[in-house]
Amino acid sequence: MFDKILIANRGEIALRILRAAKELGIATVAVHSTADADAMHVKLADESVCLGPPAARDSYLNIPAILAACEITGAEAVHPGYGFLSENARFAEILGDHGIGFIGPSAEHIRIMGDKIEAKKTALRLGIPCVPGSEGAITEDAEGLRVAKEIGYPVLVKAAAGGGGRGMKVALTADDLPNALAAARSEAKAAFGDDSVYLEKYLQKPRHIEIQILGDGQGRAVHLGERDCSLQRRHQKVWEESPSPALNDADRARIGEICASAMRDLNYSGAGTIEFLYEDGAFYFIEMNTRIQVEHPVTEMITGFDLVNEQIKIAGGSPLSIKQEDIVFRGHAIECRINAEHPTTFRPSPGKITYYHPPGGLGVRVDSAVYAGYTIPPYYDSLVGKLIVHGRTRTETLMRLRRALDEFIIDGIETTLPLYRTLVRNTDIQNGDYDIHWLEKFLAAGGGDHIA
Ligand code: MV4
Repeated sequence: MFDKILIANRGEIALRILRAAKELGIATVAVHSTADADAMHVKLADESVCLGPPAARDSYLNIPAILAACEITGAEAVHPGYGFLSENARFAEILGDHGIGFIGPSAEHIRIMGDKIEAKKTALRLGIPCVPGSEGAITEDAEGLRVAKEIGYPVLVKAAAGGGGRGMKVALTADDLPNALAAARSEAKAAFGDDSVYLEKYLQKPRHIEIQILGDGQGRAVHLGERDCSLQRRHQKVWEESPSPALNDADRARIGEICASAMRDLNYSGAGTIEFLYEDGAFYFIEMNTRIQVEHPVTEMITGFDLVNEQIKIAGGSPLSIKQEDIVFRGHAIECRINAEHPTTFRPSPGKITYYHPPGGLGVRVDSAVYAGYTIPPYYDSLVGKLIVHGRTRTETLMRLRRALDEFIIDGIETTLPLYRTLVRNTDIQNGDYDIHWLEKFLAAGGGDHIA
């Protein structure tokens, strides 16, 4: 087990990692930009190192500075959190070259899953059901037209280096496909420096359901159930919950075991999330994330396992401490991401928090690193914190979420709290009756207009 780790991140996830490390008796090194000198993770860490100016490229993405911080402090491993360098295979390799551990999967697995074409080929090989589509990249329009004819329109053109919805173009008919291919290629080239694209059957009303897995790189792997992340706006998850209102126990066990078995075959090490679209009772693999995710607390609340604790132990060489039979799903959990944004325009609203009162009580968890007097900097994402609520049933959880949201006070900045106070009272949401397009349709239809 490590004696000291460096946390190469900021905000709520840096605090989350620090808490897990402390409970394992591991010393913590915080790194920060000059804009985050007053951040809570810096205050609570055993040591801290300033990486440089606010811009991410000069601080949280600054690999030489992070390496230097490891050398100065003697940190034996780095936890990357999510975002920033968390899925940067080269970073994992560089750390390894310097004898420093990376608390995450191997660089090889990060690289495979980062290329969406390779990820799909690997998923198919491992027996994970995928969306019908092209075998590999589409290099000629004629090839695209042939594949699209086979799978049937509408089809979706996706960027191999993309993910998270970036660089996707829908083609409703053969006439649309050449332009869709060209547009996707040029966007991918501009955004990722790689214009490789592939084709998939376009699923029109799916849910987004992701499976949490843990592997120890020693042949063991388990699944920890699903999270339904269908409520999204512009590919930003807004509301995540488990269990999914759309799944029954048989579905859950079936897809969970397929994923756990695949991770054993891959000999995957660390936490990972396998993303599916779910439509008409069928699962379709779209991507795999090789990091801890923002919404991981939803899984922790219904299983009782600390996923960051497990990540650190696995990276330290311990065999997986959890057996599949130890994992029992209890109750229901919902997470709301609270952003420093206007609740209907979503315009960023950084600034000073003048008053902060988080909710409490049974089954209420707030993962946040803010406090009264803290100033949300404009340089990074707008996440203020996550409200995660647990109850014995979905109905109880919704009532508790409604109460917790009404109790939550954050003054001095705009936040998305009012949006959640509307969503938790909405009939479709209360019935679990939503797909990946529901939220944007709701907002486009003026559903948010009366939000205070
Ligand atoms: C799709 C799809 C429909 N059909 N693939 C969006 C981001 C990335 N995770 C993949 N995404 C999608 N892939 C096929 N074949 C629809 C989406 C999609 C989406 C997926 C999950 C959650 C929200 C979404 C919003 C728009 C589109």
